[in-house]
Amino acid sequence: MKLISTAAFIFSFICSVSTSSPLVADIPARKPNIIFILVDDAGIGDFSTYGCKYGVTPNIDRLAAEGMKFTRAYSGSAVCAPSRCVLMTGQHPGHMLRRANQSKHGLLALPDGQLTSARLLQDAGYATGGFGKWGLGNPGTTGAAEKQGFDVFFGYYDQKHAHDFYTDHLVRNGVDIPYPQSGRKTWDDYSHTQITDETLKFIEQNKDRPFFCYAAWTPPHGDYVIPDNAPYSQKPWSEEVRNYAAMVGLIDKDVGRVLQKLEDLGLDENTLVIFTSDNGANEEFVKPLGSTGGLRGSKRMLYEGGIRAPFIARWPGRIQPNTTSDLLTTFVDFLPTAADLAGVPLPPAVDGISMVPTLLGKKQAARHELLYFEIYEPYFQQSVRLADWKGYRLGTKAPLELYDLKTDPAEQNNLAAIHPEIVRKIEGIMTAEHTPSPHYDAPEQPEKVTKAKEKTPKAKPLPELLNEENANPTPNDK
Ligand SMILES: [Ca+2]
Repeated sequence: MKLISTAAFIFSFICSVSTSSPLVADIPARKPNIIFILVDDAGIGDFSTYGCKYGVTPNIDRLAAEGMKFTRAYSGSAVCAPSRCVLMTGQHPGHMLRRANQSKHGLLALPDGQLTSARLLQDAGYATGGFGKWGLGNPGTTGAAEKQGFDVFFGYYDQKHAHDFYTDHLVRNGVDIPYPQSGRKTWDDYSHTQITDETLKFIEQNKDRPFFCYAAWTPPHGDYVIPDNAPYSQKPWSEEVRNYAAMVGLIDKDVGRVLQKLEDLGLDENTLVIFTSDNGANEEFVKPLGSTGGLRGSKRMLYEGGIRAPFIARWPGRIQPNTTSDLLTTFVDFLPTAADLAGVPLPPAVDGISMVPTLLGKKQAARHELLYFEIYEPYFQQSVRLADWKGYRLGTKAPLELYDLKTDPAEQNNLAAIHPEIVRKIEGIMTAEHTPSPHYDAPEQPEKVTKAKEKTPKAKPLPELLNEENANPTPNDK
């Protein structure tokens, strides 16, 4: 993959990608700690601050009450590895290496010399630790986490391994660590227990220097198992659904433990905490729990339900509490934001923008005019968000579906026939942003026209997702 492509240049031109210098005057003398909590496969409808219908997540509510909640945030992609690749490289899915979990050439590991968010922060003097699921290179490959900017990575390197919460081993910096099992499937046997403990230990060990803590926690994905599925044990759902709901509750509890640790260590005001999810909820949880918030589609799809993400940022004393932002953002923005926070120049060949002005309540000059996605599983899809327009297609020469997300957030009314000029514009964007990859074939027409392309029932989006323009934006965020 070319790091600087024509498409990258066009994208940067169209998107007014930030070239401004870091907001040094706005950043405290000591570089702020960054805790990025990335949960796996949780939908925006799983969290009470976004209108969850089946339970409450009080600690994540607290993050929003003490920080800024984003209403138009997107993950990196609609499945795990590509989403994490966007987060780490700052490149969008039409430019980066890992555009599906698998490829024609098997698992693709990040190459030597890849710029990652972790490497950037490590080079800027941060202690860097990752805990949970990596997925961008197995031990021994160039993509292993400890070769991509992490001082320490503990958990799962391989995504399939990450399904196993009662595993007999986890991995630390590429080395297998036995994980003792009592056989009773207790909390001590449950891998997330130790992964959270290691997350907290890393924060404590590095309290006196800037640190980047990447809490890539695996619940509520993987095998849907948990030692105790209270308070949902009596709900009239399948056991998997009860367990999934309880796994969301576990995440919430552990977010609370992180906040308590920061308070105990006196780090609140020097730590940015970001909470988000790597892709939309699995289709299995859409109907019983409303996990995609009533948006169309689910995990693996580039309709909103597959990519719209919860995204909350808390930084006491810096981010105004209880604020909402409708800034269009995806994981592509994390690397430039990290550069800004660390006071280092924005590297070239990055597709994102720094969100720091928005976080600090200042004028956000650099904005995305569009967001681009492509994915190759379960079939090829492209989507573009252009202001309130959403374009979607299943082949590079397939008919474009066009939706107005302002009036139709559930993507029900295809307006392509009455807005041909918008269709042509979005088709041009898709052509420009899609850089061919040797590892994936992008078909001209839909690959599996005989197969139902979507099983997700259509529902009414949650009120929180309907009234974006009525949200409570920060003063300079319009
Ligand atoms: Ca995932």
